[in-house]
Amino acid sequence: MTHQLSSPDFHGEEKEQVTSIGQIKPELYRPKGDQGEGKQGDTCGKISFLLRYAFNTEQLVVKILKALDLPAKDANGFSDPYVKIYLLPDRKKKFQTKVHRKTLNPVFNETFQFGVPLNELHSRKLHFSVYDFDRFSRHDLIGQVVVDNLLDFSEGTGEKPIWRDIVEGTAEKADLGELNFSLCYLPTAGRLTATVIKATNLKAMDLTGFSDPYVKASLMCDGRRLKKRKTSIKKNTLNPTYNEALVFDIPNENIESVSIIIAVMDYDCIGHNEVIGMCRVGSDAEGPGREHWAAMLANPRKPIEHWHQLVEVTSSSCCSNNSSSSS
Ligand SMILES: [Ca+2]
Ligand SMILES: [Ca+2]
Repeated sequence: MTHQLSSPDFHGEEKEQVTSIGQIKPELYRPKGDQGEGKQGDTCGKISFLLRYAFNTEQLVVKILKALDLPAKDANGFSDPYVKIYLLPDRKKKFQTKVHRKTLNPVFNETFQFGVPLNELHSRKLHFSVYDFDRFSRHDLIGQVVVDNLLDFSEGTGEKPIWRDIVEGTAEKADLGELNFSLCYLPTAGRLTATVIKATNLKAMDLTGFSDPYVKASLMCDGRRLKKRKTSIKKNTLNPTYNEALVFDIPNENIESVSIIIAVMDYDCIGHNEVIGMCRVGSDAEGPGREHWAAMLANPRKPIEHWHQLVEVTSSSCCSNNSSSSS
């Protein structure tokens, strides 16, 4: 007996509808030559921002002003740009602007603050990633800007716009986010508790630049979904905290033949809720999903906590091809 996890339920309900529009070559829509401050070979447009350092509060204050001449990533000849902002080397904490629909010259005017002591400023770098928002497929990276020598800017009043060319970036990996949860199994009671702790850096599914995430856990056996449990919905966030327990009754004799698919979903009041990303734990899961499950079984009655990188919903991530037969 194999454990093919290809439940028609799961797929029918939640499969991402990946469209191929939006993959049109951007150079077809490149706006006419640069004016003014742009350099030759500048193919990704440019961005302007204000930068100052508030000495009293030790905050680096960044105001993203606008971008010009962005390349078109969508078939309609436009993009839906937004900007993610990191203060490297810290990639855990990030900000992002709202999404601006159908434009190559978005005006952002959004201010963000990073707490950073003055004596660390020289070793930090501001990192902007400009993305094209897409509801039904991976967001396209338009390009990136890295700003160093932040100490120099700390002297200024922060009133003069700084312009930088956006350089084509190497595509980052899917960047769907990470999920932290613990698993605890009580063999005698036959009860498995998955405690969803928190998620970080989730993909933005809404034009606000945020998502409305909740976590759905599905107990799977032989490709069929037996039970599902959900957390509450956290509105307008990419870094939700839940601390909610999802409990499944799984008799000890069945524990080896089940797995749990854990999907982070975006709630929408209009239209369908969409999968942001998922992971799977079980004896026949891959990599971290298998290790987490094994650690849970090896430590009965003890919650075992683990971070999981979220992956896209694909048939290969839902189905295990070579599951060893346990019966
Ligand atoms: Ca788009
Ligand atoms: Ca939403």
